[in-house]
Amino acid sequence: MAGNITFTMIKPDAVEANNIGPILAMINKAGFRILAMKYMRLTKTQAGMFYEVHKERPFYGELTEYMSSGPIVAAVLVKNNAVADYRKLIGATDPTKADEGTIRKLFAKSIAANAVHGSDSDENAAIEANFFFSQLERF
Ligand code: IDP
Ligand code: MG
Repeated sequence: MAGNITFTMIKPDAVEANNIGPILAMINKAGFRILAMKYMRLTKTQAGMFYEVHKERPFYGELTEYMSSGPIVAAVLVKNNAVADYRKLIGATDPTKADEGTIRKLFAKSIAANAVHGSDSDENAAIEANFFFSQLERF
């Protein structure tokens, strides 16, 4: 059914700070079920492919360098209205502008090292989930 999955990454800053557990707890508490999950490290080339839409932005080099600087957790999450509800749970891109109680407000270090990724549309959620996971890895 359209609209019920989103894709997330727990980014290198949050992994480094031992915040995988607290972030997954917030995700579950907010009503998301984990459909697929893996702990891995992206190469700079893979990070560049994932963030291809941003390749003309001035921060693209910094972003791909950062996203390949350490391990991440990638996951597909299930919930009604998953994309919008997850964007609400994570908060604004810039943690200084994120609402109180959001994942980025609580855990992000900066606008680049902002703790988590969340898909911005149903179409991109499907593309991003397919980039990381086969059908055999979804439960
Ligand atoms: P989003 O993750 O909230 O959807 P996007 O605009 O899609 O934000 O940007 C993708 C990622 O690029 C952000 O999560 C952040 O890590 C990084 N980023 C966005 N804007 C900046 C910036 O101005 N400087 C450095 N990094 C940025
Ligand atoms: Mg985005």
